[in-house]
Amino acid sequence: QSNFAVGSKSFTAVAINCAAKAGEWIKTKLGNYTSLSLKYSAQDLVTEVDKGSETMIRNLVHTHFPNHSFLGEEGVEPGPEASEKALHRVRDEEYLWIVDPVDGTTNFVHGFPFFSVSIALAHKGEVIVGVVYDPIRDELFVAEKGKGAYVHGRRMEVAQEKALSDSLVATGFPADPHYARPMNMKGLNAMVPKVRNIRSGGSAALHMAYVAAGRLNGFWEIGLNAWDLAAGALLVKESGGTVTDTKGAPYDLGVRNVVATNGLIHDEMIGELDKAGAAG
Ligand code: 2AM
Ligand code: CA
Ligand code: CA
Ligand code: CA
Repeated sequence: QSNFAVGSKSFTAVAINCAAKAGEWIKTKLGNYTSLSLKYSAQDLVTEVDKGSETMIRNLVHTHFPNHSFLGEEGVEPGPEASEKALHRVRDEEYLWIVDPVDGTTNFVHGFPFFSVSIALAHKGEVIVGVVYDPIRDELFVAEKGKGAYVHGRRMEVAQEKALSDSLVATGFPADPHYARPMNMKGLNAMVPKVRNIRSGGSAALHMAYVAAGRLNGFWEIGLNAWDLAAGALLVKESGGTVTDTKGAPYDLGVRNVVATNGLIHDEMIGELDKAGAAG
């Protein structure tokens, strides 16, 4: 599958351009967004910056690839099953852009400098390009299927620790207060005694990028959506890591409960979550 459309920029170049443009704009809005509203619950936030970033990315994608389909978080009705419904609608599309315009909106709103733009391109359901951009640190994580993953133009490799006891791992707490959060609490209880330490930065996409970069040994989270994970999953795989659901099935766009690791601690991590009844 060629990564080039005739007479046009490469898919990857467009994804990078979108992420960079949106990310730079988001950064200028830090601390001065004007409209904050609740989506599904008091934990589920959206600002005009989420919507503006998504519009900017969608317009730029469609300028280059008018026939491609587009799935963005803010284009979907809020609620726990949003991603599944949306994916069902676009399952037959040949090229599908899957975009989280601001991953880490809660951080953005509170001025906690850890959020990202996540852009993936799937071809017939398989992710072929993944870009995660952190505008605060100006870090651009890029993966192309079969060609590796890069940060600052340098090839990324996952970390080499072989045991949970030597591992720094991350998790997160999505908005759904009734199911995902209690389930993740169980996982946290199980994991804290087993690992070197735990982090919870608040951007699933950036956590996945950090697993790819070897800064984290693993990451798990219950109740995510395709736009949180699609780009990060390719980053991890192309850096030599492993991405599955919490039961060990290989990553696909429908996965909502994710385990992403350096591969070496993968089975141990899944085993602990399973033992604790925390696999979702
Ligand atoms: P967001 O900032 O794009 O909403 C934090 O644990 C992670 O959960 C973030 O990546 C956050 O993405 C995501 N998240 C927040 N609310 C969510 C929801 N209602 N459903 C799924 N994921 C959510
Ligand atoms: Ca959100
Ligand atoms: Ca998100
Ligand atoms: Ca988002």
